[in-house]
Amino acid sequence: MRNLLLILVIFACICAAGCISDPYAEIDWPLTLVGADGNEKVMTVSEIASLPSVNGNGYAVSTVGIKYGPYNITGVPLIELLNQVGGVHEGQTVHVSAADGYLWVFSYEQLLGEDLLCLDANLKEMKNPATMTPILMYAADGAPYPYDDGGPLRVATMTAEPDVITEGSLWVKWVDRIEIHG
Ligand SMILES: Nc1nc2c(c(=O)[nH]1)N[C@H]1C(S)=C(S)[C@@H](COP(=O)(O)O)O[C@H]1N2
Ligand SMILES: [Mo]
Repeated sequence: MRNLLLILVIFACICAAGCISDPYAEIDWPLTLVGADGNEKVMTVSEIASLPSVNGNGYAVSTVGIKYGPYNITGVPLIELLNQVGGVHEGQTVHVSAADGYLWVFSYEQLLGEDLLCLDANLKEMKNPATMTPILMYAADGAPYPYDDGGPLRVATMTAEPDVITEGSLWVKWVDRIEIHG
């Protein structure tokens, strides 16, 4: 009897730990990835959060000059994520869209961190561009990215260096579909 109780307690602890360690398990937000061949793969936020992640600086400015950040952001590089549906190659484009109809198209070079605008603290274009990585962000400052800010999944331009400001229009909010074209 005592052993049974002990087993039950241990089991309950394992369950509780499992729930606490995955804050994404409850988020109902399917993301559809579409490969160049048209094949689709649907992923949950929890599955995305279990892929190898990167962490760095996130700081953006909107077209009207409002800055948001700096944040410490976590996510999966878009170029890595798209390996789930066959990968992206030179000459192809990546269409990222959201539930509200917003769409942003990235070139292959941009996914590698090239041809992206970066600004200094005075919003002047930087002469020596920072190291930039477009990611699918699911956490900011160590917590799941909130819906009101464009979560649970938002594109962000992550920079290795701090205090680099990137273009807000690329930071697609509420991402629910990513397609490879070409
Ligand atoms: N889904 C979605 N994402 C979006 C937009 C939008 O209208 N819909 N606007 C973009 C533009 S133009 C900017 S400047 C930023 C604004 O971010 P904010 O709403 O967090 O200030 O989000 C970008 N991402
Ligand atoms: Mo904008």
